[in-house]
Amino acid sequence: MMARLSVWRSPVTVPLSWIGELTTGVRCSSSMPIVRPAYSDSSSIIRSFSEIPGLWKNGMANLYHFWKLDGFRNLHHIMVQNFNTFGPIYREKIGHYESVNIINPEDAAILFKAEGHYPKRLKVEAWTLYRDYRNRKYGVLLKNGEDWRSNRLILNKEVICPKVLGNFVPLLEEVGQDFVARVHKKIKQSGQNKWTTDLSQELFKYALESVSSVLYGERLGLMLDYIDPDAQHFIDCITLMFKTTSPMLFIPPALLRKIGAKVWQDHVEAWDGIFHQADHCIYNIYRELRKESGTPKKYPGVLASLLMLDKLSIEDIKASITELMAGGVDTTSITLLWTLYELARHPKLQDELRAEVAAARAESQGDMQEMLKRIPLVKGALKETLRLHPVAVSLQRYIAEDIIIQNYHIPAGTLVQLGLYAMGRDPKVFSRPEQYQPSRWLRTETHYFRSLGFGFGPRQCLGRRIAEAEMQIFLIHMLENFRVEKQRHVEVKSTFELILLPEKPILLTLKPLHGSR
Ligand code: HC9
Repeated sequence: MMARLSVWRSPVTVPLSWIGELTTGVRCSSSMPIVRPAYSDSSSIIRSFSEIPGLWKNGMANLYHFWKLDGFRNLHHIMVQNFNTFGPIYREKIGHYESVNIINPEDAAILFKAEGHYPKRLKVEAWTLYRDYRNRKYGVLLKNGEDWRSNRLILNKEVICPKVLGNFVPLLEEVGQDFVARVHKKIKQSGQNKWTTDLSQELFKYALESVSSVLYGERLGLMLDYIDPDAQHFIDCITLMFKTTSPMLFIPPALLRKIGAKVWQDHVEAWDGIFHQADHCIYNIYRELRKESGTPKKYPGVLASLLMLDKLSIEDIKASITELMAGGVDTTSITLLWTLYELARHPKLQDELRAEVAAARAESQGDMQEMLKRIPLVKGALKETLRLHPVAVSLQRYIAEDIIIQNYHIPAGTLVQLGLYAMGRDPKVFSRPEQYQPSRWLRTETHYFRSLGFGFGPRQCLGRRIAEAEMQIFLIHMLENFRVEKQRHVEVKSTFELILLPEKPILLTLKPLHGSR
């Protein structure tokens, strides 16, 4: 029994070859643990599933309570509170949403070791129901089982494998330069040698331009003054899609659809807008590809590469490309906004990062891919942002085998969630968690199952490498050109709209570093 509890102690960084192959050789496939209380030592008595503390007996009463606490927007705070009340493990049922929640990195290791061959996260029913309703295929985000695995293997090679990252960097660098030029122009227009604004709309456009240029090998032109209204509509639809998803985590969307609820109607409208724009982009590339013959001279983007590879059906490709495009806007832009907010609050740290970037620039003669290898503190800043302001409030898996966590037996098939937001702010996990300290990621202190902003293992975020490169390149360009400041010392909290967002607009001031141009 004890042998099962001693978890695999290798560092969290997964070799990319492993992601590429999805080998599960590192996991020990053990037989079911025997649940037998050990009376010799009271601390090791294995308690049953029904003994896990928490409120899980009356889903409807809990849903009412949750709604009273404005839980639809406060899920992250409620989770922190629950860990305070119940300890490092609790069971919960809200409406029809049942889970076991954990907070410790060591327990996260046990959870992910039990994810099995076909890791499965919470099924977001609103998203699958929309696809069923409109007769559209699931992409790799929503697929499960062998269908997921075979698609994911092919996509890994074109999207997350280090070999293709080199193709993305020049595309992303160009978008970064255009963003900087746009900010310089705005500063000039202001006539005050600075620009004070809520950057979120600009960052949405930066993120969409970036992910589109990687997916389609083409620019949408969102760094210009007049942008395609369809692209703006796409951006608005993503925000609406996320917002309308959260209530449907707790109330079955099929029910809401039957009674004609507004939230379901808005959700359908949002996805319709998203698919309309994605279909349009995909069709353009598809048409161009059929006109051209021979192999292209320059990198043609992820979509064209997948079409030429001819290993996935066109419908499968479309489904996953749409997910990547929709998943790559709010996630990266909000992470960048939080990072700028933290840099504005920490001017000395901002200077340190700027110095690191300047040294990296000098050492690599401006070769961006080389530069990306020389900016550990910038990378630490992004990790630190995702620790305090994670996009996802939790990571979850339906476990493939029985496990024992905190001495409780949890049967196979249970939905187990790691409270990522709560973990990032837990003083038992991170020393002085309230402080923004990118350097904590450089030190030798353990990072074991602590950096999980993009999830873990073969089911982790497929867009991870694109997002990381896009955000690093953005920060490099911003640090080289502007100082970021903020007005007053107001603390901005998060609100839950499926992803975590700033609860109110963040106003930042950008000042040019080197006089006016
Ligand atoms: C939300 O309790 C809270 O880029 C729920 C559990 C849960 C399940 C799935 C998670 C979701 C949470 C947060 C948002 C995630 C989603 C899975 C993918 C999505 C992490 C934690 C990313 C933001 C994707 C979205 C892609 C989509 C728009 C095509």
